[in-house]
Amino acid sequence: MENKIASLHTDIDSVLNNYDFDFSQVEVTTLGNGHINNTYKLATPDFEFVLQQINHDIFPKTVELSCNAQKINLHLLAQKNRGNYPLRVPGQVLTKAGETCIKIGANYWRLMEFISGSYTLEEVESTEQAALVATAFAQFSCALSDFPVNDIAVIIEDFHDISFRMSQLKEAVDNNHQDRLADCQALVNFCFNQQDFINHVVDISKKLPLHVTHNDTKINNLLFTAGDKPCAVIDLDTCMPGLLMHDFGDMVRTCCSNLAEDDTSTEKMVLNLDIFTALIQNYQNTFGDKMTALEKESLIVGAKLLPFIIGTRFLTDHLNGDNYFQVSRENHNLDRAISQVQLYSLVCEAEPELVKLAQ
Ligand code: GN1
Ligand code: MG
Repeated sequence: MENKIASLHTDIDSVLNNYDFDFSQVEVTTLGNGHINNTYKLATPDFEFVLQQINHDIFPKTVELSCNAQKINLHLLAQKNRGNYPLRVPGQVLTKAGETCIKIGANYWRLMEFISGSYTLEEVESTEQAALVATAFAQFSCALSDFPVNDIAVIIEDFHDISFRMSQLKEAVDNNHQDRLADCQALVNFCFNQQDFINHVVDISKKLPLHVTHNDTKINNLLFTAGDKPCAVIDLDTCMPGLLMHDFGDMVRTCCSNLAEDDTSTEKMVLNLDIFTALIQNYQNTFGDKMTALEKESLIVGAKLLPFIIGTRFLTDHLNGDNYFQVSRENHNLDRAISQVQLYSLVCEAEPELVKLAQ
């Protein structure tokens, strides 16, 4: 463990040598709850930064990833200067050579601005807060609505493609490398029995316009400042061409359940319909006529899809031996899968009510 920490500090020192700041007195602490990249806060007597080690196995297009973020940040800043974007835009800090990221050994790193006094939240505590969350993510997408979608690189192919995710689950089940199938066969069967829903998703997806979407709009990818007011959208790693229903669905996934993503007391899970109402109404209102009628209708599909698709991804990773999402206990991915599939079931049950609340 000590060796690991020492080598991490050596790596961080090598990374920081590439930036034009005085890091002689830097304090490094871990930041956030991401499942993939490692993120640190750096504090010197004069500056605060975020340093991120990008997981190159999962993000092989690392340079494209940080170039995408750079293009998006510049566009958001231009929109902000025109009075069209009220949130802050935490920038990526360029290396001395003018690059958006730096490779040290086998790893890629990038340095970003830290918004002083900002913090993340893991759960929504009130409908007012949910309204602010939906408004912030909608402002982000609206400000990018005139961004040419094809100027953004596809960072992970088929990221929210349900057919692709089901084929990955099928492969994991067929291989059963870790011999874990018997313990989750019922859950696997449940997922494969959702074919009608999957067909509907495939069908509607073909008819929806592409936007630059965030693709990971969970609550903890917003920064808040005093009074729990959102001040910035963060974690632009998965910004790619996508559908608005994906972004809306991930907000529902992380705001409307009373339980955390990996909570094992699933029998106690309930959907908070007041929070759902605040999310959908503020998301739609912020878009106004920038959202089509079919896109509005698709938001409920997204609310079912995101818990389902992320549930199947956790289940696939459990069967494959936890190679993708970081885990911190035995069956962590299975617990996450059970919870997300339960959430999917609750959203399906509540659908007639949700449709009314969206009006
Ligand atoms: C991963 O690492 P993090 O927490 O930002 C995942 C998302 C999932 C999320 C589940 C690239 O995001 O798709 O929704 O975990 N990111 C990637 O909490 O797969
Ligand atoms: Mg992310």
